[in-house]
Amino acid sequence: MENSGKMKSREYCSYLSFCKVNRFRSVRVFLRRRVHLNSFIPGGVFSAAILSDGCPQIRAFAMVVRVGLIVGGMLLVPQICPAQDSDVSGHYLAHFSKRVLTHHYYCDGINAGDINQDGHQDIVAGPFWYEGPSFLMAHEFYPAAVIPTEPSPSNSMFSFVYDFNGDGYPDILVLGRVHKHSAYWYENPGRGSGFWNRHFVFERIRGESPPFQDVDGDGMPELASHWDGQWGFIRPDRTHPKKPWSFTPVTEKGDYNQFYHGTGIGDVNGDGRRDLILNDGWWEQPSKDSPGSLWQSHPFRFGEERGGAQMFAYDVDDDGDNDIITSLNAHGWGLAWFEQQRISGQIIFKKHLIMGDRSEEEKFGVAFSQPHALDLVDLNGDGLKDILTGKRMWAHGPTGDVEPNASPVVYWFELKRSADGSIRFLPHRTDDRSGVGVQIIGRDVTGDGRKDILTVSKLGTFLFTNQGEPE
Ligand SMILES: [Ca+2]
Ligand SMILES: [Ca+2]
Ligand SMILES: [Ca+2]
Ligand SMILES: [Ca+2]
Repeated sequence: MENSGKMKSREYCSYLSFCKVNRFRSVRVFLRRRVHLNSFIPGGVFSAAILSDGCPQIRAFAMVVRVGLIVGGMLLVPQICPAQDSDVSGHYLAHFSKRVLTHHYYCDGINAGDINQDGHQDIVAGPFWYEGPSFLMAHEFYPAAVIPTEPSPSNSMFSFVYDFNGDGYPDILVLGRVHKHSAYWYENPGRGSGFWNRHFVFERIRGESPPFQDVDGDGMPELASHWDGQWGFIRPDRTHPKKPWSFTPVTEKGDYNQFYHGTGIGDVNGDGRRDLILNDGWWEQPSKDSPGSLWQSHPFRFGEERGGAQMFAYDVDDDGDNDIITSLNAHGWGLAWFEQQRISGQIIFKKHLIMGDRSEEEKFGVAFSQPHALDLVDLNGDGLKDILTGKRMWAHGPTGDVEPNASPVVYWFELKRSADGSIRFLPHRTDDRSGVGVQIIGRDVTGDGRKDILTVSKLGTFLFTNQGEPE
C-alpha cells in the first residue's frame, strides 16, 4: 500500500492556495477522494483551493464550490481555444480544439483508457487520471508533485493502461526515468477511493521508448527493453500478477546504452509474427516451433546519429511490404520513412526523408528539432495512417540539445499517395505552445469516431479534440 504521501487532516483543513501558472491562475479544489477539479480560467482570475478531508464544514463548502465550478467551467469553456492546423500553403484542412488539462509539469507520458468503466475514455497522465467525457475532474492515484521545468525529466515518463489483475478495471503501468526509477503498476480500486496500491514490476526499464505491446500473440502486452546486454521482453506472471515481472532475452549480448533511442514492434518480413525493431536493425521473431532460440538479427542503421523514439512498421507505399517509420535523432533533427526493398531475397531499406534540419525547412515545408515522441494513427479518416509527433522542449534543460527554445510544436504528417506512386507526408501544424515529452497518443477519447491528440510536456498536459473538417 502506497499511501505515504497522504496529507494529515489538519493540513486538509488549512490548505488554501492561489496558484499562478504561466499566464493563468489555476483553481484546484481537492476533495476527500483525492479528486481535484481542474479548472483554468484565463485572465488572472483567482479561486480558492481547498482540501477537505477531516473537516466537515470545509468539506461541505468544497462540495458547493465543486459543483459550481463544474457548471461554471462548462459554461465558460475556459480550456478550449482554437488550435492552428494549416497546410504548408496556409489552407485550412482539419480542425483541432486545444484543451489544457493542467499547466503544471507532472510527467512526460500520456495515455487513455476507460478507467472507471463508465463507457467513456479517460486520460491518464502522470499522477492523475482525467475523467471523460468532460475531463474536468482529475483523480490523483499516487501522490502528485509539481516538477520544476528546467532541470530534469520527470519520474513518470510513460503511462500504459491494462487490466493486470483481471478484475475488469484497467490498471496503470508507470515507467520512470531509465537510470533512476523502478517500474510499478498501480491497481485500480474500482469503486474504492484513495491512492491506488502499487506493485513492483522491474528494477529499471532501459531504452528511451519502450513499447508495451502484445508481441508473442498471447493477447497480453509485454514491455520491450534490454537488460544485462540483451534486448528482450519483460512480462508479468499471468497467474500471479502482483509478483515482480521477469525478463526473457531474445538478442545476442551487445553494447546497448541504457538510454538507447529508437525502438518498435512490427512484422517486418511479413510472416505474421511481430519483430523487434531497433535503430540498429530488426530482430526476426521465430516460429513457436523453435521456443527458446534467440531471434535472428538483421542489422541496419536507421538513424545515423543517436536514433529516434517510437518506431513503426507500416506499408507506406502500399506495395505489400511493411516499411519503417522513425525519427532520426530524438534530440536533434530528422524524420524519415524507409522503403522496404528485396534484393536477392534480402531485405534492405531505402531512406526517404520527411523532414530535415533547419537548412532544409523550405524543402520539406517544416523543420523542428527533437521529435522524441511519435504515434502512427489515421487522423483525417482517409484510412491511411499519419505520423503524429512534435518538438520536445527542454529534455536537457533550457540550454541543452538542438534549438531548446524554439517553439514547442505539435505536428501531424498526412500520408498522401499519388496516382503515379509517389508518396508525400504533408505537414500540418496543430499547436506551437505544447510540444511533446516522450509519449504522444492519437486516440478517440471523445467518442465521435475521430482520433484526438493527447500530448504532455514541460508546459503541461494537453488534449486536442479532433473537430473533423471545418464547416
Ligand atoms: Ca471513463
Ligand atoms: Ca484491474
Ligand atoms: Ca511497402
Ligand atoms: Ca490519414
